[in-house]
Amino acid sequence: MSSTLFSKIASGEIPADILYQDAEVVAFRDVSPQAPVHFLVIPRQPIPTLNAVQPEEATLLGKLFLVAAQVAAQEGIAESGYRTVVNCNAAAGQTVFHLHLHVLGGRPLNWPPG
Ligand code: DGP
Repeated sequence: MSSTLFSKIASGEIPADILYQDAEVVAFRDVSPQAPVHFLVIPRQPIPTLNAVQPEEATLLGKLFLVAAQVAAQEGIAESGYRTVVNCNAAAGQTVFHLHLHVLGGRPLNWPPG
């Protein structure tokens, strides 16, 4: 299994502000927050991009969203609202090639995004 920056966060090798973790999924605060609340939800398994997700990983993908909603509630932004984003590849600005769901909230978010 390849070791990505986010695998190292998931294993504890690189420190992060962990908000949730279990055997499959980890959520932690983004080091460069774009909103008052900005955290990432990742699978421990280092899937590089959304393009690489396999049909048998559909449950894992769904779990990323369930954890996103749970941590959003924990962070107090469930009722006011929040945005989930998956950047896929260069044109979307993906910089870390380990699948991650951004969750942003705590301020009004413009649409369409840049
Ligand atoms: P993306 O552009 O979608 O690949 O977003 C990657 C995000 O990862 C970006 O918002 C910053 C965040 N990030 C990068 N390196 C680290 C790190 O070492 N720790 C934490 N907590 N977040 C990181």
